[in-house]
Parts: sequence; structure tokens; C-alpha cells
Amino acid sequence: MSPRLPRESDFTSRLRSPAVTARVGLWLGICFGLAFVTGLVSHWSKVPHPWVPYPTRPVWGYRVVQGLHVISGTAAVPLLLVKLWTVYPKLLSRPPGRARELVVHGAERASIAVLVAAAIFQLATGIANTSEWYPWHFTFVRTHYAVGWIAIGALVVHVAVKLPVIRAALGADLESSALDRPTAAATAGVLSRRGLLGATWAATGVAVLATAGATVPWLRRVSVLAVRSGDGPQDLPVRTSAATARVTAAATSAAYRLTVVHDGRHHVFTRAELAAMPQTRSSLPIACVEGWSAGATWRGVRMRDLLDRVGAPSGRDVAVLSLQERGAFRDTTLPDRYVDDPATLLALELNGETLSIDHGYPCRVIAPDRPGELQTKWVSRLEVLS
Ligand SMILES: Nc1nc2c(c(=O)[nH]1)N[C@H]1C(S)=C(S)[C@@H](COP(=O)(O)O)O[C@H]1N2
Ligand SMILES: [Mo]
Repeated sequence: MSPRLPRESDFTSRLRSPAVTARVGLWLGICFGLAFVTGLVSHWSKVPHPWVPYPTRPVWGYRVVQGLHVISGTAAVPLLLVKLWTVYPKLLSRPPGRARELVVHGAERASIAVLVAAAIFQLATGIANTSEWYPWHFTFVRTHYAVGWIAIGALVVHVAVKLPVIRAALGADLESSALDRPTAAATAGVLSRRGLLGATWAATGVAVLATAGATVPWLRRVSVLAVRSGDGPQDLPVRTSAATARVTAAATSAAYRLTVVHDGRHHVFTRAELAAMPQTRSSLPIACVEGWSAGATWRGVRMRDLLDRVGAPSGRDVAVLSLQERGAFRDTTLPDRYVDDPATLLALELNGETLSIDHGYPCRVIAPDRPGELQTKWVSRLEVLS
């Protein structure tokens, strides 16, 4: 007998039923919806001058949004795998013979192909990013954002097309065979539908627990997959060390100066001069796009106080430059609403000690409700923009 491609009718498991698919799909849809909404907010937080300014309060806003984004994306992985397993025999279904039906069939297949490809792309690139693996370099943010729209669009079409089946499946008992393919077995095999769903929820729970500890302090111990365990100098994880950024020599040099440029005039400060200015304390988290975050107490010169010292008016953006010579995070623009916020500091201390070199010694920016990548370390220059 020559081998042949299996047909949809060859698949007989009772587990591959719309009764199962719709239940897993409901949670998968919730995860994708949450990932999409939090992704939009996360994107908004990084646009320099959005139409509606991103707020600086609550100070933990970005922390919660980005944490939920990564957790919902991770939770979607087991759900997507199970869902695809329950439906993949449909790939092998015979296309209908009549032209009109063939067109509808083809259009539906194409929309599902887009949805599946976009979903896998989002989860794969998102997870690679949380593990600091960037095989594609910095187009990640733009691509992940664009494909997010494609995924959510295809998802909306998919749900609309399947709505009758979804409603019938969710409205009926889990064991109902009303919607099953004709060749599906009438009785359960080794694993029951209830068993498969239980295993799926358990896998999803494990995925959540294993990653949520990166944001939720009391979960740290169980979060074996969390990229950041909470340790690091001064009880705060380090994203890029001074050695990696190649700033150690410049940051520890006696020749270090902070230059503040305003109105064409250069004002130069030694670290001792900064330390002699009035010091302010702020409790603000560092929250990385990778999903990890941690609260910390900072002490240093209030950004507004420093700018008052050089006569800069409020309502101005400030360009921040670090000692780092290359890398995507070496410079940022601090929008005026952060500059003028009383909680925004040029921090000299972290958790009661002089800032460690890996956390940005001699000084770093720390602002409320701001993505971690924009909290520039090893600051060398501030320029008040006009
Ligand atoms: N100059 C500079 N500042 C930087 C970075 C960097 O690579 N270079 N990394 C940023 C990122 S991505 C994060 S999440 C925070 C992390 O701060 P921490 O390492 O002190 O926890 O620093 C930010 N500031
Ligand atoms: Mo980050």
C-alpha cells in the first residue's frame, strides 16, 4: 500500500471537538485581547509626543501594564498549542467542489492562515524578547506592534465567522457530540475532554506562575522561568551592566562632570556638587519591557530643582545623554511632563546606598510611570530643548 496523505475523516479522537476548541479558544481570546490592549498602552508610553500625553501617574502604571502584557502572552502559549492541536485535521479537509463555496472556503482558510501565523509570530518574538534574545535587533518593537494589529484584526474576523459554532459549543455540555465530525469516536479514550481541559488550565497556570514572579514580589520564589529573580546589587535587577555598556572607566573617573546645557550656556557639576544640593527621596519602580519590575527607593537631586539652578523654565523637554558610546538606550528625551514632575530625580542613591555602578553611578534618571529603557543610567549631559 502506498502511503497517502491523511484525510480529515481519519481523525477520530473525541477530544478534537468544537466543545473543547471553543472553551480553550475563549481563554485564548481573552489573553490575546489583554495582550493587545496592554500592548497599545505600552506603545503609547514610549511615543515621545502622543496626541494624548501619557500620564505620569499612577507611578506603577507601566509596571502593571507591561507585567500583564508579558503574563497574558505567556499564558497564551499552552492555550494556542492545545487549540491548534484540536483543529489541525481541518487542514486536511477536502475543499468543496462548487465554485461559490470554494471561494468562501478559500477566504476563510486564508484568514485563519493569517491569524495562526500572526499569533505564532507574536508569541515567539515576545518570548524571545523577554529572554533578551534579539535575533532581529531593534525592529522588534515596530514589527511586534504592527503584527499585533494584524493578529487582532484576524482574530475579530475569525470570531465573527465562528460565532454560531462558538455559541452552540459554549451553550452545550462539554460531552455533547452534536458538533463533532462524523468520524469522531462516541466514547472517551485514555484522556477525557474534562481531563484535557484540566491539563490545559494547569499548564496555563504554571506558565503564569513561572513568569509572574518577575513583577509580583511574593511570587519570585516559584517563578523558575522569570527572567529576573529580584537579585542584583542593592536589591534591584540589572538590565545592562556597566561592563557591558563599557562605561566603567568614565563613570568612576575623577574627571566625571555632569553638563547641563540651557540657552547655549554650559553649566558643569561635579558629583560632589550634585550631592551638596537639596536631596529628594522618591519611591519609584523600574519596570522593563521584558516584563520584570521591582520597586525601589531613590534619593538625589529633583530634576526640576537642577533645572531651576541653571535658569531653565518649566514646560521644556530635556535631552538626556549617558556616558555610553553606543547602544539604543544611551540617549533619550525626557518630555516636559516628566521633567517638571516633583517625583522625577537625577538619582545619586538607591535603597539607602550610593548608586552602584551597574545601576547608573554617578547618577541616573528615575521618573514616575516611565518604561525602564527610558530611565537612563550613567548620565553625562542634560540639554534643555527649546
Ligand atoms: N545608559 C543606559 N541606560 C539604561 C540602559 C542602558 O542599556 N544604557 N538600560 C535601560 C533598561 S532597558 C532598563 S530596564 C533600566 C534598568 O535599570 P537597572 O539596570 O538599574 O535595573 O535601565 C535603563 N537605562
Ligand atoms: Mo529594559
